[in-house]
Amino acid sequence: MSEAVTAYVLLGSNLGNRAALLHEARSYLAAAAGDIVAESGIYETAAWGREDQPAFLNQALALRTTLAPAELLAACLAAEQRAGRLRRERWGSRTLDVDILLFGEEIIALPDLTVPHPRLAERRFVLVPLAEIAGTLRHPQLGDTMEALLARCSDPLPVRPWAGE
Ligand code: GSY
Repeated sequence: MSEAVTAYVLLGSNLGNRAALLHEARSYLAAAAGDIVAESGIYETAAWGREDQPAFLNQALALRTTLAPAELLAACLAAEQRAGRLRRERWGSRTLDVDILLFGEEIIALPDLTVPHPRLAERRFVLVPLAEIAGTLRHPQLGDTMEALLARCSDPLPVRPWAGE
């Protein structure tokens, strides 16, 4: 077993009962991956990449985990599969997406996992929830805090606190 690390993940859903899918993902990750030590509010966010699709709900979690990065990735993929996600169509609608954003201060380049998430600094739907729970955390490659990255982010797509259905 490895030493405990704080990893940050982003949950996203824009198909089905989005809030219930996020809830199930939190429960699964708490059982399979580690303690959830912080969670952001839930945000309703315009779809990035292909804008002709329903809005997402997004939420960031901090997980205290002893899993290795590849094991955490496997737990994230299992959470997606439990939510009925079969294909990973680029930019398409999905019942559940679980992305690893940060894994402690580690820089990871595996064939199927790049951490820090390569597009983290370009997307308000990532930075708004992440800055809520880790505003002063520094990006291990860019050196800026999440708050500073958010202040500089030019993504125009709306990100709003979710008020419920
Ligand atoms: O990259 C995660 C899946 N995804 C999202 C998302 O989670 N939120 C928003 N707003 N747009 C997205 N486009 C994709 S793909």
